[in-house]
Amino acid sequence: MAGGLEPHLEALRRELHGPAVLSVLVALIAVAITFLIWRFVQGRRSSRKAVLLLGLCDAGKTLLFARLLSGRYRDTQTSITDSSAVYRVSQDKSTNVTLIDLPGHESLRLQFLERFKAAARAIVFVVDSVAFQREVKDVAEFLYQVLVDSTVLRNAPALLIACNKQDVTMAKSAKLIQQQLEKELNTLRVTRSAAPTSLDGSATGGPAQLGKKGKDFDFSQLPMKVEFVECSARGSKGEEGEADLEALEKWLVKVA
Ligand SMILES: Nc1nc2c(ncn2[C@@H]2O[C@H](COP(=O)(O)OP(=O)(O)OP(=O)(O)O)[C@@H](O)[C@H]2O)c(=O)[nH]1
Ligand SMILES: [Mg+2]
Repeated sequence: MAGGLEPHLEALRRELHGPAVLSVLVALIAVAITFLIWRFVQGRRSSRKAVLLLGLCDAGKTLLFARLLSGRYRDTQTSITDSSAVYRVSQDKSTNVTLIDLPGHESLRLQFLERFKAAARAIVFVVDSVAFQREVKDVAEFLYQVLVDSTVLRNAPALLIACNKQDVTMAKSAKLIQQQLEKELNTLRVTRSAAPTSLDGSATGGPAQLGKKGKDFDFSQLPMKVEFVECSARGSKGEEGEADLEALEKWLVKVA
């Protein structure tokens, strides 16, 4: 019986040593490893449920937060701590995210970013489009700090720049805001990388490089998907009317 099998086994052994089988095996292993990595990355991504509302003081984060959750207008005061709530992206879908409104005050914003950044599935960076011209340097500075953060770079949460307060005639357009921010961030990365080991950067070996070296900065060079929308948390009809957040809500459906 064993003697009868021997020639077959020998043939099989020879087959297994052949280059064709070997390449099939290698391909199968490669597919399995890719699949495992993909599952791991997906798992990590779906465990991050937070959508952070970031931006300078007075940008409109808290009003936006209230409007998204209840639809209603409310008077706000400058935030000194975080507030969070579950947000259902649409009526018919059970998908939800945790919206987190963070304070924009200069002395608080980095410490709150530090606390919540690892949980961020997506970031809404709210800009006051009316005060933009005056605040452009500060806006770019904060955005820069967010974008060179190693956790943010690693997780690459989707980023939406929400150009708020579009109900005001003097509001700058999303296009202009994007161009000006790209210009400012370009300047910032040059001045930052030229600076000798900075106090904040020295511990981690310096902040990461923003965008591509040797090329003018633009948002497409970042590891995350960046979009710009115009919105108005107040709405064109004021406190009694509805907010204008359609583009923002559409984006939330996409990232949830
Ligand atoms: N005209 C207009 N005013 C807005 C809009 N969104 C917010 N505001 C007003 O801007 C002011 C600041 O809004 P908040 O939502 O408190 O701003 P914030 O970004 O939460 O500010 P901090 O909590 O200090 O970081 C309030 O008086 C809002 O009513 C908008 O779309 N249009
Ligand atoms: Mg607030």
